[in-house]
Amino acid sequence: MHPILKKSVAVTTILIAVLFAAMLIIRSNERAASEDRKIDIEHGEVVADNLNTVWDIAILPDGDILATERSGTVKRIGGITASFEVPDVLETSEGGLMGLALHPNFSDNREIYLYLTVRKNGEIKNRVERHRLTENALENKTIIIDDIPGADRHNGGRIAFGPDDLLYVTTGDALIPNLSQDTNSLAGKILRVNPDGSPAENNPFGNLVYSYGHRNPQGLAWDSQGRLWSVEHGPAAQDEINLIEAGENYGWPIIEGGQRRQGMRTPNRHSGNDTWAPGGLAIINDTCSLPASEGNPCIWQ
Ligand SMILES: [Ca+2]
Repeated sequence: MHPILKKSVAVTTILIAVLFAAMLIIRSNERAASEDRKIDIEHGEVVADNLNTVWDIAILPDGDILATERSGTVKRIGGITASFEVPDVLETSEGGLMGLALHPNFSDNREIYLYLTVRKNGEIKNRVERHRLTENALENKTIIIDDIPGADRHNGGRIAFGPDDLLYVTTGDALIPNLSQDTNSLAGKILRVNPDGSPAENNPFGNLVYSYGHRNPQGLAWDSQGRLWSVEHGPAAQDEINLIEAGENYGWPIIEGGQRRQGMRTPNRHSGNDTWAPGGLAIINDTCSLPASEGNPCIWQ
């Protein structure tokens, strides 16, 4: 199989694997669920199946799970079972409804954030929306970041609130690698915004961009020191894990993997000639864990 195609398949496999693993890990047994809605992570059990390419999950304060299906549905799983269609989603081979994040004050405002691919004026774009979650609906839709370049592949799509209560967003190069080096483009970046989508104070370029020179990052996580780490897909191998800092250039498409260049950051770790196809990142006890489709998950300290 062609390496790129192989990789695309691997990414899809990973996303499914992430969900499956999450489901196995997260589910409490039915008896426990009925008595106590808290999730029992000690005893894995499948909580939902027949889902369609789940891309991201979030745990609600009551223990229920929200999950995005890439085709355009937010599923609620647990004490309340519900399905919410998200309008305008365009599913492509690596695009569709992807990232999901809860507002840091979700318990009070019920706000959730979604990253999705759409077709706008005949072009593929990505955007971030904010919705209010009720038991029966997603309400008060607001587009907070619009016109992120998109394509059939390389749409990024991970969103997460940091310890600073700012929203971080990964975007892909939209198959136009040079956009990653343009700090005025939203493609191939990690963005940092306020919860309303405006640029965070002290962003390095005075716009939404926090770091640049990324190819297709899809993992975001913070360690115990509050440092941000990200993983991204290399072109066929050379997947990367990077320590992300404001204004830094992570090299794509000028350097990749372990290559070095003045003014550019070389990853803290890369996969060399292997492929991790890292569709996500978690940090637990300062150990990075990323789902890997080929072999065991790559875990190190
Ligand atoms: Ca790089």
